[in-house]
Amino acid sequence: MRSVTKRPGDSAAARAPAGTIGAHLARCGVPRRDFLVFCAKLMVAAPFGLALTDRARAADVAREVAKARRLPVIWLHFQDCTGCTETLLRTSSPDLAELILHLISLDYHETLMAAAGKSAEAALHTSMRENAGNYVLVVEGSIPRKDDGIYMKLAGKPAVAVLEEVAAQAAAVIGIGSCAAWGGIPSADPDPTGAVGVDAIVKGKPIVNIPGCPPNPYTLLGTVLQYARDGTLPELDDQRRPKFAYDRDIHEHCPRRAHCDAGRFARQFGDEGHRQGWCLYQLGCKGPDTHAGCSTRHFNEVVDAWPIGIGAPCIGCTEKKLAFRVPMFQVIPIHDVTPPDAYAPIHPPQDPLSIPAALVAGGVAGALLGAGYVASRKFSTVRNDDSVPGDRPSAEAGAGGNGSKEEGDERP
Ligand code: FSX
Ligand code: SF4
Ligand code: F3S
Repeated sequence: MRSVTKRPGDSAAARAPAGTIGAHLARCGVPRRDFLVFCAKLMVAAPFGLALTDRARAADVAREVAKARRLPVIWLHFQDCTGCTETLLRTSSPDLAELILHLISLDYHETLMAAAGKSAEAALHTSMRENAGNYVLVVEGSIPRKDDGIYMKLAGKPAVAVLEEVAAQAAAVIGIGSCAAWGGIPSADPDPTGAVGVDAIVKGKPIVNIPGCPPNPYTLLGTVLQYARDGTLPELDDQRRPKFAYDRDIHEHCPRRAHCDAGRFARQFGDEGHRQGWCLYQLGCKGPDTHAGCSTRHFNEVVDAWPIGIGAPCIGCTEKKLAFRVPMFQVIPIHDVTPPDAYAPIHPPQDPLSIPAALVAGGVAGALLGAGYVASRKFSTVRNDDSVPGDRPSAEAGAGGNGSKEEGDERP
């Protein structure tokens, strides 16, 4: 076990009362630096809308978190791939993964606990008894409801009965991942098990949904830590998602947005537009209709570790109406984009193609020749296409110093 590096007067953790996160961190010798790094990341994940991070500095957030009690958490797995657990533990820094397990008291978690069989069941019931009315139940995976729930059993009981039993004593229930939020992958057509989310089964309890396949772990931690500190949950939207993490859509902060607005679309995987990092809308990107923070809060603390960051279109994994219902590469109609219609004029006359028009025209794309001059200029992907007036894709990208090679170009 590592020793604590103490600096006089800077350790809120060391001064924290027994039973709090601070006291636990001090007892376990968790370095303050790791704790501060975590708090800084929490601030990035929840820049506003979460009472905990409504502070100016990571040290202030650390002080608040240290005061919180270490919440007992029971984590149940149903029909899932364990990706939600993986995302919680696959931080880029092992110290951070270890720290996360110090912040909560994870009393029962099938895939992480050493116990199995009867001793695992005993651990579950001991925690339920000792923490009745005080623990948070985290559910990962969907619940099979068809045919009296016979498609999944734990300790001889249908999953739906286990959920009802454990939720009955919980203070609050969190559905982590899209499977637990509404059914996710297991609920995709033909849905043989009748997969549903937590809120279709559990009634009369505060329920928070944190969809995503997988979701961002900091959304879970921020929610749990706020609840641990003062017993409140963050403000939720109409699908019970914390607004601090789901209030904006991917498209609003997408790094490819400038390409979208300029009408530069990748049209095939591996084509020039794709290699140049252009907008993925024509490849089926659901970002304009998907509420999630992925475009600014990447996974595993690795820059660009998120679908669009690695060149894959967003499949809308946080949206019940999109994920595993609308085919991945199917282009969606655009209902709304921000800014709503067009940028304010700066030097009129402007380019006549409005932003929604650019997107919609991109969708039906090249086929809509009637879109005229602008559309034909923007949607041609044939290099040096002389039939296309104006800038060519390679020329447009070249303005930013792209990799296209012209004759005489010695670049590798
Ligand atoms: Fe997997 Fe979780 Fe997707 Fe589902 O995440 S990442 S299938 S949301 O329940 O384990
Ligand atoms: Fe980004 Fe997708 Fe929007 Fe294009 S359509 S800007 S890739 S979110
Ligand atoms: Fe999911 Fe789209 Fe983010 S697919 S992980 S919401 S970029």
